Amino acid sequence: MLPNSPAQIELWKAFRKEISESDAARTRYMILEQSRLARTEILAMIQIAGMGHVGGDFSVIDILTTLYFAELNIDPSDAAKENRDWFILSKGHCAAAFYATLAHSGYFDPHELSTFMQPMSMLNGHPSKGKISGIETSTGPLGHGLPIAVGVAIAANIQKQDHRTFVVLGDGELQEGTNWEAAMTASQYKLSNLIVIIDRNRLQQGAGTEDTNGLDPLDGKWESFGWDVQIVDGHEPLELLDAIRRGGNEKPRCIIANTVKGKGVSFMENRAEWHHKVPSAEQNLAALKELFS
Ligand SMILES: Cc1ncc(C[n+]2csc(CCOP(=O)(O)OP(=O)(O)O)c2C)c(N)n1
Repeated sequence: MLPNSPAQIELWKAFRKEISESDAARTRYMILEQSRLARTEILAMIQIAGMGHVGGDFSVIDILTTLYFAELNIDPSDAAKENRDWFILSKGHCAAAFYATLAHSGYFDPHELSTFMQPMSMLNGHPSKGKISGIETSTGPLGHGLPIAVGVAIAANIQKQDHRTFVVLGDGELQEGTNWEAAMTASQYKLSNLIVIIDRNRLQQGAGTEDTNGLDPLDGKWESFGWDVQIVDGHEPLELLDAIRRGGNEKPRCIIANTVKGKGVSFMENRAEWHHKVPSAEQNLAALKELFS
C-alpha cells in the first residue's frame, strides 16, 4: 500500500476550506483549474507509460475533481474512517484520472504518478484495492461498480450510518446487464443514499453508444427502474454540485452527466479513436498548449 502524503493532504484541506468559503464563481474556477492540472498529469502519465485511456479520462475528470475537491465527506489521512462517503469508479479503465485525483487529495504522493503502469508500480492500469488507501474496491471489468455500491448502500442502512455511496459509470458500460439488476435492487430497497453519476460521453470503445446498443432515452430508462433522475453538464462543477445537493426523496439517484470524450483537446474531442490512443510527443505538446490557452 502506498503511504499517504501529509504535505499533500494539508494542501487538499486548504483547498477544501477555501472552496467552502468561496462564492459560486470562485468555486467553479478553482475546480476547473484543478481539473486542468489533472489533465496535464494524465497526459504525462500516458506518455511515460505508452498506454492509457485519455478520452475517457478527460470526460470524467471534471466529475472526479468536483467530488473530491468540493463534495465527498472523506479524510485522506484516515481513508477507512467510519461513516465516510464511499466512491467507486466503475469505469476502471480511467484509472489515470482517478490516480491524479487521489494523489492531489493526498492519498499518495503525486510524484508516484510517473510510475503509472510501470512494472511493480502500485498504479496499475485499473484501480486495485489494497495498493492505494482511497480505492474502496478494484474495478476494470465493467458492470461491477454499481452492484458493489448497492451492497455498500444497503449495509449503510443496516448499520444506521448516514454516509452516501457514489458510483461513476460509463455509458458504454451500461450494456452490462448487471447494472440493471443492481438498479432494480436499489429502488426495491429505496436506496436514497446511493448516487450514480453516468459519464454520458456517447462513445464507447471504437464506436458511438447509439450505433452499438442505443441507450436513449436514458433518463426514461432509469426513471422506469424507480430512480430519481437529473441531467447536467458533466463539465460544469456547479451543475454537478447542485444536482448532488438537491434534497432527495426515497429513491436512489441517477445523475446523467453529459460529457465530451477527450474534453479539453480539440483533436481528441468526440473521436472514438482517442478511447485508448497514445498521443505522440508532438500531439502531447499541442494538447498542453491548448489546455493552457
Ligand atoms: C466486462 C468488460 N468488457 C470489456 C471491457 C473492455 N473495455 C474497456 S473500456 C470499454 C468501453 C467502455 O465504454 P464507456 O463505458 O462508455 O467508457 P468511456 O467511453 O467513458 O471511456 C470496454 C469495452 C472491460 N473492461 N470489461
